[in-house]
Amino acid sequence: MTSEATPATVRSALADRIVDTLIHRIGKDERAARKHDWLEATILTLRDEIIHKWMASTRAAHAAGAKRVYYLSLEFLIGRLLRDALSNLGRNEEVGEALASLGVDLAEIEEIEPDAALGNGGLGRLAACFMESLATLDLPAYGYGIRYVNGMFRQRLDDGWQVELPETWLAHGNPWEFERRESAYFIGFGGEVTGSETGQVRWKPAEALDAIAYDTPVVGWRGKRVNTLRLWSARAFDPIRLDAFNAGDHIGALAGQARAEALVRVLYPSDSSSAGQELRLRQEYFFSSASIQDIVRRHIQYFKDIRTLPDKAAIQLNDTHPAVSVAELMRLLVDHHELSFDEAWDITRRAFGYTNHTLLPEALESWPLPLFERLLPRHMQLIYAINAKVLREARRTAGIGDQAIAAISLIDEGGERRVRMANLAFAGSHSVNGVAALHTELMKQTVFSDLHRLYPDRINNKTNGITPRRWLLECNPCLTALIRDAIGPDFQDDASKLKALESFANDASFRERFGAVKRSNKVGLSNYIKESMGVALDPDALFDVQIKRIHEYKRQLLNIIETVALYDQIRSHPEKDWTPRVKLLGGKAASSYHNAKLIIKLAADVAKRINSDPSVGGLLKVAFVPNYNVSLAEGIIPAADLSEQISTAGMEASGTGNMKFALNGALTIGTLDGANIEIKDHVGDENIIIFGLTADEVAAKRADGYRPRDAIEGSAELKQAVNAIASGVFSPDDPGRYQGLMNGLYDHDWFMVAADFDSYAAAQRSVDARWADKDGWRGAAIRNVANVGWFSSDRTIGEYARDIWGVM
Ligand code: 26R
Repeated sequence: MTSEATPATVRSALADRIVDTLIHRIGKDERAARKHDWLEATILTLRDEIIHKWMASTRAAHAAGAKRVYYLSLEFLIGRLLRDALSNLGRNEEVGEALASLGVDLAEIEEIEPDAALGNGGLGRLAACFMESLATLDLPAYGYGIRYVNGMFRQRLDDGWQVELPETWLAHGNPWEFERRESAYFIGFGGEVTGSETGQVRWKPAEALDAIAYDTPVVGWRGKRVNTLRLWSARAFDPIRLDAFNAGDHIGALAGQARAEALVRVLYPSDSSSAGQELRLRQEYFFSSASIQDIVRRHIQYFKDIRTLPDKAAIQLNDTHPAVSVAELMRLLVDHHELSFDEAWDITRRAFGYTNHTLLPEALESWPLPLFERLLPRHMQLIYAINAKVLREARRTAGIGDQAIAAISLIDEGGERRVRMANLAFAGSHSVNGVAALHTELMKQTVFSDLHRLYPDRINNKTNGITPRRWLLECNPCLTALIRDAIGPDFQDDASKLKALESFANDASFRERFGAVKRSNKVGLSNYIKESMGVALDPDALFDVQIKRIHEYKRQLLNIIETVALYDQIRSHPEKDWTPRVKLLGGKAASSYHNAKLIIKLAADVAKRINSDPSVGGLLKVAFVPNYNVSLAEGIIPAADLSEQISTAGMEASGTGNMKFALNGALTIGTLDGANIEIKDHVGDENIIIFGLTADEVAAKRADGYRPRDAIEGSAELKQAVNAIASGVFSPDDPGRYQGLMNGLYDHDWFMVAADFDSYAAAQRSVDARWADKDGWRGAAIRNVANVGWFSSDRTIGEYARDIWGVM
């Protein structure tokens, strides 16, 4: 191990415990131990301590008869856990010293912990922030999800092309989790329903498997409370068919286990188009059924009477992926607990809340009716019954006609019949929320307008938030220390107290120190990029960053085209005083999303050309950082000066990266979309750079028949850049590579890249001018940090707890 670590003379009791764990649980001595062994021994030792808090939390909730929160999510993008646990327990120094006395560097072993990447992007990361805030606010809560063997794919760039590789995060085992073999639930698929006429309904599934729980502790700030993230794995009911095996069919005899393993094998790496695979529906039902059975079992065990479920359990659906839970709870109440349909429906609606995370039509889940019926015949019956009830209610409501009825129906009748999961979730919940103010308004006006007319009190807003522990205290220790020096430690317990930093924006010496912290973070990132990509960056340049999933609505293309235009300007006017700029991009494209992959390749091609062109004199550098993930975000965000949040207005439900950047002292260049609007309200117009069409203007332009060709023809700079890309200036090996992509701008440009280009380019030049005024820039950056405490997920969870769950 590292030789720099200075061995202490006396070993602490903690160091002894780590060694003891190493010997007895891993089976190695200090000399044989490798980095991974030290990591595991450290985690196991820490986990032993966490367990006591964990059990105490559970006992206290039980003793109080407390209502529990259940957060159902097909994604949890939690990232690494060691630093998080150490920091929240306040044990960083102590553990660091204990390891140092053993010749082990804590930072080094933290770095080899794999990311738990059981999610795609914003929705999954939000679920992880929420889990941490629930524990921090001392609320008894369980997260429920799937223990994917392969989470988010690892992205490699082969000559600029994305290649997806399986991420084997469990290769070294997972020391955080506890397998609960005793918590197994029967999950059925297919088969038939009998007895509908006689009243005694029975579903006899044709296939079955077991759901097995794996529990991971979630430690809140200052270790106040430890909650459980319960992830389900699948096990064959019949792991081996001995008769078949003995008859020589060695593979076929194991088919049941193979089928079970396939179910939890992969996270669908899609965050745009509805993944229309049968396996995806099976995953949704598998984890919904296991979770609802677990919730009902716990309720009966503690409170005996199923009728009190909504008083003791708040179940939140993270988008529609767990929406089949509504039908599953109905099934358990009606078929197993023998409640009347109406009583079951009342209980169900009071128990569930639903959060919508996107209005993109292609992301609104619906399943072909024949598929749904074949896989879940009893649930299909119940959905018809629910639909009948809802539509009868709608008929009695003034102003709801045939068209509205068709929009409210749980069954989409236009074309091939489909089950609409959003309508099921909406009808089956007492609360339906959006994730930023604009998004919630658009929910009311567009996708859910008829359901909103029917249930006008149901839609509410809960603007997203981020945990300031991971996204400030852990990822930016130098800035944290600086803030503590200035305003004391209170902000660590209450992010709204960051407000006290505001006056330091005018303090020249503080600004100086703030600039030094930012610069040291930029040096750190530059070293990483130099080592991993071979690209040298100037830490004194403006670091302009766009990191997020690659999607046309997020408009990485707008950023890249503007970069090309700037490149052109710098070459044509070398005499001007250009601001040195580094353009960093990163993000994964869904494996089937052709244009998104092409955009990555374009970024790589543009980077190659610009970085090797001596005529820009190092004034502009471009890098597409491969394999963007939570851990990389923790390194990049503290080093950013400018945060790109440039989605077409009306299309980004909220965004959460925008909040992380602002909290770390980057200025936002952005559209009036999602939570950008609320960030602007908090930091003030002077401290954010807003450009482009508003959501209303986008809608009006689309309705009027937008002509992107005219916009391109009308902007010399844009036309020049688009034509350069289209004609192969950046792809001499394949000059036609980007022709289609650029033609798309001329012909359709659904995302209004051309319409917003001039406004964006002008905003970027205003950024250059601001950057020249160092004091002004730093003052604005400090005002961002001071004013975004409101975007803490503690505030968001507090609102859910009070308004939706009734637990605060
Ligand atoms: C149906 C399916 C394949 C699917 C669609 C969409 C699967 C996953 C998604 C992900 C969507 C719902 C998502 O991540 N939305 C993001 O949620 C964030 C947290 O609320 C927002 O900040 C972000 O704006 C939004 O895009």
